[in-house]
Amino acid sequence: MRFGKIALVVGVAVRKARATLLMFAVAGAVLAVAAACGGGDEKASTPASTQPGAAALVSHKPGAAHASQPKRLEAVIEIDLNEEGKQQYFANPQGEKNPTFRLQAGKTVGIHIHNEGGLTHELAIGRKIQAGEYQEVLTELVPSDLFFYYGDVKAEVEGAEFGEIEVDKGVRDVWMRINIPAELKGQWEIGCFIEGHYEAGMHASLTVE
Ligand SMILES: [Cu+2]
Repeated sequence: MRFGKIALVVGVAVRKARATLLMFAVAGAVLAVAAACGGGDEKASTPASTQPGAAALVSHKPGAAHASQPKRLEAVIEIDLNEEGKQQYFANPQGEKNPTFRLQAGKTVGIHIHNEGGLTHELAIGRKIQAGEYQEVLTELVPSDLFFYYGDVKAEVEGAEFGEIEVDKGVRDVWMRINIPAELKGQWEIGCFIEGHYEAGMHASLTVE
């Protein structure tokens, strides 16, 4: 049971691809079962550090080397979801709050999402904000692949179209692999729409160039 909670700490909010969400839920459940079973009879022969899930519990600094990441990436950007006092923000590995993030169109880019803060946060990418959400959502227009690593095991969702990713505190190994077509170049925004967070500053510019 010690790894059972891990499956619950990553939530993906999906507005369109409900079948995809179901697939993720199933994959997560399988992982949770595998992790829970993995620590059973063979625990004497398996060092704790190599058990599934062990690495997910180990803190690492934003931008630090990580053993697991999606294959076929041409570029990587790191986004930390965080807060300080009453301010909520996205940060780059240099610690800048709500900087302008940049993505190159036509390249397969990995977005490494990690929550180093003490609260649950969301990451949505869109523009034309109205009534607390984006009217144009980049991740609904462009399918992406999602990866969730738990130590040396992972869950992967291919071709997901989704509204936002919700990430609990302490979750550091969520990745999105996306290739944005040239016609979507321009100004976008990354925002967190958990109640009060956007208003508390949790939005940053994203330039697709
Ligand atoms: Cu937030």
